[in-house]
Amino acid sequence: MSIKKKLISSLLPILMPVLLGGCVSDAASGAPAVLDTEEETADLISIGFSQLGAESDWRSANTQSMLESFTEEYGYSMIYENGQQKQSYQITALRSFIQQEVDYIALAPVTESGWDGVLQEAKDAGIPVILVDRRVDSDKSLYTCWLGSDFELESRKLCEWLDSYVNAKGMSSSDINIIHIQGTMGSTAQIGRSRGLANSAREKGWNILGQMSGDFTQTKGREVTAAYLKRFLDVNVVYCENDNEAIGAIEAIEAAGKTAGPDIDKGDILVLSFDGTAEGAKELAKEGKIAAIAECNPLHGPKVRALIEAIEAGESVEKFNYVDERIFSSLPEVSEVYVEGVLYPVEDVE
Ligand code: GYE
Repeated sequence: MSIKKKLISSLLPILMPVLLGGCVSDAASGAPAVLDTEEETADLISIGFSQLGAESDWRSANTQSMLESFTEEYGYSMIYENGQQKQSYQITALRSFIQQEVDYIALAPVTESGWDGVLQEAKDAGIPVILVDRRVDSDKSLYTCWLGSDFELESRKLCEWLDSYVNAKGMSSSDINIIHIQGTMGSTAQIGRSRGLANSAREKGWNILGQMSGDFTQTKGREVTAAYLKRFLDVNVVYCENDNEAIGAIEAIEAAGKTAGPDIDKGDILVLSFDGTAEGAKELAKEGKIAAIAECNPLHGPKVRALIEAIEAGESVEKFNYVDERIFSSLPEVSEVYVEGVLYPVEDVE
């Protein structure tokens, strides 16, 4: 039995009710005519997708994009596993994909370290691994390619926006007191967004009062912000590493009787965010409660499919593939930011 047929056969008990819906019985034996369907589905390319979790709106959009892009219509069968933010679950998922002899593995890794062993197993089995969103710190020979965002660039754009905004408000850098709500520690998004802020704060002379992980969730974003607001009375900026943390931070600011808003010269607390995916965050940005958002594009599915199509066609693909991203704000003070000689217009929140 071929690799793909083996996989399809293992899926047959699940697919059976669906297949039988439009199926007639084999006249001679009375058995359902599954074999024809098996032959047809045997041509599908099988992908095991290990998603890291469901912690944020960005993640849900990313999962949906992947599931929609690897359907039978496009010639694929996808096995999807949610790792629930636990690397051990993701490693188990990868091992089960290897055992099922899938054609490709797509891995969105929760953190960067600890993947060498299982990636070596995939390599030994001859299964190409495509990293999606976050990276791993393993040797580059252990995966085929990566597709995702430049997280430090996102951060630098947002920090340049803050610098220009502070100047436009006639304030001095030393007046800026930031609390920094980090993402999942050790994830590529956290590492890049934290590094960007640390470097900019040093260059510009901003004060970082405290930094702690909010794990990219609304609940932790709220809890961490609430704790910091009790400890520091002079906070005027909350730098959140994603939309959900920013929504939680604003809840904490308002619960503490303070105002999230753009007028930091008049006592507002200015909230910054990444993603621009959560509808709630976009609404808050339209109201100015989130002052600016560095976009992080979650729609990876079609791009990963294009990479696989290129590999299938025997073409070589780039090792690192970046998606284009913008910066959003509804405030009029800053219309563009420059980073490394590139101009990014500040766009209205969509
Ligand atoms: O920004 C955040 C999510 O890795 C880019 O993970 C991703 C980040 C995204 O939970 O919302």
